[in-house]
Amino acid sequence: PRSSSSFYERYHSLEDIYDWINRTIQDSPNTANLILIGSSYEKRPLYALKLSLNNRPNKKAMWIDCGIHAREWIAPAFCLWFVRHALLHYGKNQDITNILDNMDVYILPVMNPDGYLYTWTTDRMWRKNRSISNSSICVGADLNRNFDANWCTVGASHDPCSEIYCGEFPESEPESQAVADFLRSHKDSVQLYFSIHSYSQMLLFPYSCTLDEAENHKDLLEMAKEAVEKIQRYYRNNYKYGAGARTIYLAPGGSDDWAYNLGIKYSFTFELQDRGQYGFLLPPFRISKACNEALTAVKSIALRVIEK
Ligand code: ING
Ligand code: ZN
Repeated sequence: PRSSSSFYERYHSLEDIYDWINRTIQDSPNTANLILIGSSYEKRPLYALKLSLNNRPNKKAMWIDCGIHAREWIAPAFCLWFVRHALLHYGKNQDITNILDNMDVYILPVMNPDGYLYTWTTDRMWRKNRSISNSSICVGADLNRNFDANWCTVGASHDPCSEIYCGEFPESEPESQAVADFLRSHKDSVQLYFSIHSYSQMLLFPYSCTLDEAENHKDLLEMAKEAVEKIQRYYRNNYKYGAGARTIYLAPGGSDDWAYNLGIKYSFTFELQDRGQYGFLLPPFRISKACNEALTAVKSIALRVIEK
């Protein structure tokens, strides 16, 4: 049954995730609201959940998107895990209570539903979305190269057959445009942005699109360091942290850099487990620890942002 914890320790089909979203908002009508932020290239709905535990005025907000890349199955699993934790432990766990008392949380469990479905039916290692190009037989753009942050410079490709194809123009893809539109219209409240990926165990922040340092680099570094130290202390697992371009690779057009430039000064990309043993094929028995590690870090950073 959905209420048992084992549901969250398995991977779920797109259809099951849509059912879970429906069920969740029905079961928690006062705290979880459904927001349709747009639709995918193949016209599937892009549903976000808004967790709002009270009606305090001028509340801050946090955004979390999962599953921008289709094959990174642990990412949608984390979004579900986070929602379950919030709804189950609000009023019991001090940290999540403090966070939800001071912040609304927007969660997009599957940013790339067409790609996610494709990894279940046809090609488990698919990364991009499923948009059709008018210049090539190759399908899909890399949504994390499609944002307007040094778009399609070194670290992305104009070739539709590339895994890091940047798309025809910034926000050419309906999935990235929907997220960008939502954040543009909520930028006064959203102060913290997370994009959840796998794998490699890294907590990254701007910039990835240039080797330049972000204006609040020290602040971001400090928050990431504390979060990673908590993972080490509670779960005995190591994560690297730092500016994306210097920690993983130069990658223009990413969502976290774009959100940062929009004015969301606390912006992170989280690469969850593992470090390559299973890679994208992280087995279900690892979901619990992987998600708890990320949860610890997300809560640590959110609490810091609330203090600001
Ligand atoms: N990693 C990210 C990628 O899109 C990244 C790394 C982070 C790029 C932030 C841009 C901005 O390549 C994975 N695993 O997808
Ligand atoms: Zn990714």
